Amino acid sequence: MIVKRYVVQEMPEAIAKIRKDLGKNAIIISTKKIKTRGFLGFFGRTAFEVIAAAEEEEKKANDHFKGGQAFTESVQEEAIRMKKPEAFSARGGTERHEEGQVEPEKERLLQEVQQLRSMFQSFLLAEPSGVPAVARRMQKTLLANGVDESFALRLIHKGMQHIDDIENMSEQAFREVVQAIIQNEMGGRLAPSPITGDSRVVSIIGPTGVGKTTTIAKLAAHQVLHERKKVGLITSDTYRIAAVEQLKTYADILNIPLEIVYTPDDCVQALQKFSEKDLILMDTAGRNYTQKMPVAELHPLLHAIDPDEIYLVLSLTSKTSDLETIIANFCEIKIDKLLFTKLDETSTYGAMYNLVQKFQLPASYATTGQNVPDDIEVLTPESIAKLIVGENQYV
Ligand SMILES: Nc1nc2c(ncn2[C@@H]2O[C@H](COP(=O)(O)OP(=O)(O)O)[C@@H](O)[C@H]2O)c(=O)[nH]1
Ligand SMILES: [Mg+2]
Repeated sequence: MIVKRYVVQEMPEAIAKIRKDLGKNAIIISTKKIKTRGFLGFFGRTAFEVIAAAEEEEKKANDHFKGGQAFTESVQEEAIRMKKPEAFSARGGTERHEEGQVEPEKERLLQEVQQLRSMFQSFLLAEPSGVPAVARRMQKTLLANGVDESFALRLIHKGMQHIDDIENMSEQAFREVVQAIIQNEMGGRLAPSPITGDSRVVSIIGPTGVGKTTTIAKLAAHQVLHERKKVGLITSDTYRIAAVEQLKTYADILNIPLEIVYTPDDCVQALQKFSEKDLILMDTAGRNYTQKMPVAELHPLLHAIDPDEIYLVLSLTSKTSDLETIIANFCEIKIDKLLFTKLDETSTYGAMYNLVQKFQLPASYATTGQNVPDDIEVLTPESIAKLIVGENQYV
């Protein structure tokens, strides 16, 4: 990390010098108005003191914007990879370390990320005069929408780097730039996807009351009515009598069978009964998955069902920190996709972006109300990006 101090008469002069010395990815840490002393203390003038910093790597890659950006991103990504449970990193990854035993190299990277983060913060928050108003407003929107501070800063930073003339850019135009960046990040490997044609057995898991059963009813209705599939339902939610009745009601309306399972053996038998079905949706009991124990209790049943896909249902009305704890607790279970519910009951959607990025798990559907079967939609990179930048709302 190189840190330099500049004293200049005008800010543009500083920017030009910083770019030349430290490269395009240099960061302004602070700007301060100072008085310079003139001849014998007279004729003092107002000037600016600018402190800027850059990674050494970036300096070497001076003027190679892409190289510099890739470096910053690789550090970020490394940090994210470190935070997420190993089971998610590469299904069956072998790298294991005892809790709290972080490798020195990783520790160094983590520290650097934290440094960069606080530098961005001072850049964007403490010295607003150095940041174009459109970028500041976008940052506020992202934070108000629940996007993690570090992710918001990264998005703004990326957005500003994609633009030559940000001073003359409209708020709407900058929002579209950030939207496009999010859309891109939420695409590819992380692109949301619905139940695919080759998935035959799908298990739905998640905390209490998030809308698992209602969502299964919506999904089943769609598959029966639109996809013309032969659907069977299984539920292991025998915890509450009402839960079985709730799903049975939907099964009756759709005229599809429901099997209730208590043990792994029941699961095997249910699957045999449904051998003719195109799609089997399995409901499970909601438990307090902020604790590890209830997660472990799911194991035997899921093992017996051996689903093609597991969807973890999360309500956007929950606190992001709790959602993170829940996903982390599921590290022993191979979750395939996240499914977000109750978008109609919140005006902050940032958690969708945070969780997909942090845990590198794609989203799938979003549910937007209690009506069965209508209040559900398949998410897309575009629909998520629009929600995140405040272009779209459900409430
Ligand atoms: N507002 C809103 N309510 C929902 C949504 N999905 C489910 N619910 C309601 O949340 C409550 C719990 O749903 P349920 O399917 O029983 O949750 P489960 O315990 O996870 O199976 C019910 O009152 C549902 O009508 C949604 O997308 N929006
Ligand atoms: Mg239920």
